[in-house]
Order: sequence, then structure tokens, then C-alpha cells
Amino acid sequence: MKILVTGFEPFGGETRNPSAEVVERLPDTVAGAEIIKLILPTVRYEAPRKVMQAVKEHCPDAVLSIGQAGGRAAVSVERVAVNLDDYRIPDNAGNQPADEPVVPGGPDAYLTNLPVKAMVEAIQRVGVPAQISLSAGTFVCNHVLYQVRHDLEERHPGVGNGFIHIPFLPEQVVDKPGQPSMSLDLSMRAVKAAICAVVEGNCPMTAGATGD
Ligand code: PCA
Repeated sequence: MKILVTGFEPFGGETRNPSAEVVERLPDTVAGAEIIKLILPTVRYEAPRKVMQAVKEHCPDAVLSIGQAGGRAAVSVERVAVNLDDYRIPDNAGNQPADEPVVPGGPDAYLTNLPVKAMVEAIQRVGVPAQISLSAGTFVCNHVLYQVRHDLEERHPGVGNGFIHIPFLPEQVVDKPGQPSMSLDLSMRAVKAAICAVVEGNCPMTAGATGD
């Protein structure tokens, strides 16, 4: 089994993005699955385009994207992608769409086809706070989750697709009193546990073929 795991470059004035740091530090194999790593620009159209280029090149069984969700205290396994771009701040190329669809004419939403409950339970079992989330926001992360799923349905049906938001790093909140954070070690542990849950075959597209 092969999983493409993506992280994002820093955005919104931050100098770090824990999602990129987690992805860069992942081992090349988790639970027997080969891990392909990719860091995405935090840019509206460019990010999903890069994901789909990597899908074409590597033919993964699943794509798992990781992003930073400042303000959240727990690791959030996203369940829903909505067809809405409504950016609170500009992305790293200055795009700031308001009330626009991700894909004109596309369905209002997609539900992820990764085993979100098993992923949350796996993360909690390794001692890290985790929850299912029903909103990936309306910024670049949601855009990537929606657009990649849309493109996979069209061009690579059966490939799994999901998203995990992780909190700020402690170093990012030293000047943001009251904001929650999570150490890089804990976020790493969470992402590895979630990958294990995907590999363990709770994932519809891997049922009966749970890894190599
Ligand atoms: N988080 C942003 C985009 C990139 C990232 O890491 C988001 O939640 O949309």
C-alpha cells in the first residue's frame, strides 16, 4: 500500500507550519505502507494541482493531507469538504475569493472516504487529544480536500482521500495568550496513528487488501 501525505507551507504571517514539519519528519514506511511526502504551497489552485501531479506520478492508494488549524486544541480528522471558497485572509499568492465555489457546478459537499472514526480512536489510543471535525473551514485546506476529491472521483476513482488539521506549535503561540498548541512530537504521533488506522483496512478502498 502507498499513501501520499501532504503538508502546507507557512501562511498568514507565520514562519512555521507544523503540517510541513510533521510530513518532512515522517518515516518512509508506516505500518508497512510506503509514504510519499509532498509539501504544498498555501495557494488556491496550485496546491490541488500539485497533489494531482503527485497522484499521477506515484499512483497512491490514498491521499492524506495535513494542515494547521490555529485555535484548535485537538487534532481534527475532517469529515466534510464544502464547495465554498471564502477566505478570511489572502493565500500566499494574494488570492482572497469571497463566496465562490471551489468547483462551479460541483456537489455542495463531499464526505471523506477514509475511516474517520477509526482514525480518531487510533490517535486517542496513543494519548493525543483528537476529534472528528465537520468543517475544514473555507480556506485553502478545504479547497484542497474538495478539489482533490473531485479530481480523484473523475480520474482515479477508488483512491482514498482525507484531511487532518493539527494545532499550532507551542513556539507559534508564545505571543498569543490563550491560544492552544501541541508539540511537534504529539502531532507526529497522531498522524502516524491515523495512517496506521487507514492501513489497517477500515478504509473502504482497501477492504480485503490491507497493506503489504
Ligand atoms: N491551514 C490552512 C491552509 C494551510 C494550512 O496549513 C487552512 O486550514 O485552510
